[in-house]
Amino acid sequence: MKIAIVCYPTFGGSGVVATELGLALSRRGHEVHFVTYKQPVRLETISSHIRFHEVNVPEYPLFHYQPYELALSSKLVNVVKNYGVELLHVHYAIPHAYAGYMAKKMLEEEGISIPMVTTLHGTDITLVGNHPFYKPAVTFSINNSDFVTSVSDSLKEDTLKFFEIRKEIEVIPNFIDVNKFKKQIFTDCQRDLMAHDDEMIITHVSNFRKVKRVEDVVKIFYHIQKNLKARLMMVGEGPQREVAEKLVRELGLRDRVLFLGQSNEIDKILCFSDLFLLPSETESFGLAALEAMVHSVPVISSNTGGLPEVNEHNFSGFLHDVGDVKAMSESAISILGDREKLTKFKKQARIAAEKFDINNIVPMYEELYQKALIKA
Ligand code: GMT
Repeated sequence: MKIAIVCYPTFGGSGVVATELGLALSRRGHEVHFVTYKQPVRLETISSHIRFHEVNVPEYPLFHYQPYELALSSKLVNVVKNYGVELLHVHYAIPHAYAGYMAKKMLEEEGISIPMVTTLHGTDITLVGNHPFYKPAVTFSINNSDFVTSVSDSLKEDTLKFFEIRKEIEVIPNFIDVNKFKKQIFTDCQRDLMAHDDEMIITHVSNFRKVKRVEDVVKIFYHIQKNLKARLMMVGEGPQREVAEKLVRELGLRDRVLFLGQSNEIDKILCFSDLFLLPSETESFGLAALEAMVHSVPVISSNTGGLPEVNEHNFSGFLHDVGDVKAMSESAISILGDREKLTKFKKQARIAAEKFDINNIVPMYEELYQKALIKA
């Protein structure tokens, strides 16, 4: 099959999922064309089955805002015609579903019928898409996609609650390549570079937006380190980083907290981590939690959105109400303070992650593509 994937190329979860999906599809023999404004961070292009098409939006003095959707839909039209692409799969509704629909209509004028699958990822529904400025366009483009998927049951429910949707939404969860992270591949985590033997390593990875509640991460860590020797790794970049840094200074934690910035070495960091913190305000799935779990790192998270579908309470970690720093700290200390319990939770985290193995999930997309092609 020849598939065009439209996504954000940045470190965000939807871009990572789209890239990993495209790579997996290419390994299964499909030809995958990535269409976006920059090469996706995790994309390896040295493959005869992968192509990358950059969307350029030339500057013009009249444009206060660059017309990205226009350039993207034109690029899609050209890619479909030049390479015989059979299906569009757009990740994140804004503005990709809208641009994809325009491309589809332009191609129709030329007698080319191409199905479009839209995958909803989270903030395109819960935070951004729901804003009155975008809502009519988002509703329209979801309803006019040929097939719609969401990454969790919770996101499906939110979509049906916030928008007037006439389309079936199929839940296809995020996934992870379980075999890639077998323990023997990561035999030497170089843990000693980051902490002493008697110190626990606690990690948070995000894009440091408000929704991630990074101040709660610091506060939870504050309680943990009062009870046991520990270090906190803060991984990622974003607008709340300075807020977190200030709190670290005010709480006198500077020597115990490392801000590692945006990293290409997440797997190495997770390899030496003992506990992962994800106290988000909302999280449609929580790919970051799944990535931790596959490395046998238990997760303390909020009990919100799709997180309960990923992190199993009292098995792979613990879930508490958003903002309940006290309960999250107590659960963290209960795991970290008991070696036997920690070992048990580490094993269980890995078991919970295995359900989301790439080999179980990618065929669900392939099946959907087959249905879409028959319909077209
Ligand atoms: O919030 C992020 O970290 C980025 C955002 C995105 O769309 O790039 O992530 C959303 O999609 C991920 C992949 O499907 C999900 O795992 C995240 O839970 C979701 N983020 C939120 O819902 C806040």
